[in-house]
Amino acid sequence: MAFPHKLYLVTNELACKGKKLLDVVAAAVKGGVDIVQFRDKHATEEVFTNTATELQSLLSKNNIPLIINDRWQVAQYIHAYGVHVGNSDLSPTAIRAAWPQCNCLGYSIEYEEQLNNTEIIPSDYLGISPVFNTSTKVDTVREWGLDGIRWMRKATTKPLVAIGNINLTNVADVIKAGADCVAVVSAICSADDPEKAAAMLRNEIEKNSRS
Ligand code: TZP
Ligand code: MG
Repeated sequence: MAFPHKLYLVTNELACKGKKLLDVVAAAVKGGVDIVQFRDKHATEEVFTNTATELQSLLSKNNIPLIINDRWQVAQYIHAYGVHVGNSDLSPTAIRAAWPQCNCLGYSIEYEEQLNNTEIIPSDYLGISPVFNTSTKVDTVREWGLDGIRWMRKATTKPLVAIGNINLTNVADVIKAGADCVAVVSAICSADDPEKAAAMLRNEIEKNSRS
């Protein structure tokens, strides 16, 4: 299964350190981010929907897909490209049934047994979560490491998106281990120059990709 995206920005307003989220996203896209996930675990439904709408407007002008974390009904309402869910959310099977037009449904794999769950079959990509421990998300089950990526590569034909403490120093190894796409929060959101940070990551990914 082909996945056309290589550098995936997952948003976190706090990680932007005072910079405006929309400015960071715009700069990241200029630098080479080719898919964006809006993730905010704490925003009210109203604030979440408003920000998601602003992002959808910015990104659609740039032909960049917007994925919404968890809140699939907001994603459907604002005509986002897709949704990303995990173990504690509505299952991919149920989301597909409720929102057949969803273009891209991502699902996080935190432990091996999740791969055997038939409810994940309708997902379009799998997140390897987290590849390396990260202070951005501490409620994790385990750290997959590069061996975990290699294991997942053999265990599934679905596209793999690696996430968790990925930066310029380890992104080449992550790609060489078999990830199709790399997702980052801090490496771009917390950078002084998010455009340059995205460009450098993208360059490193392109240099080490098979396709
Ligand atoms: N899921 C697994 S790790 C993570 C998420 C959302 C956070 C990744 O953030 P960072 O700053 O790129 O380590
Ligand atoms: Mg979730």
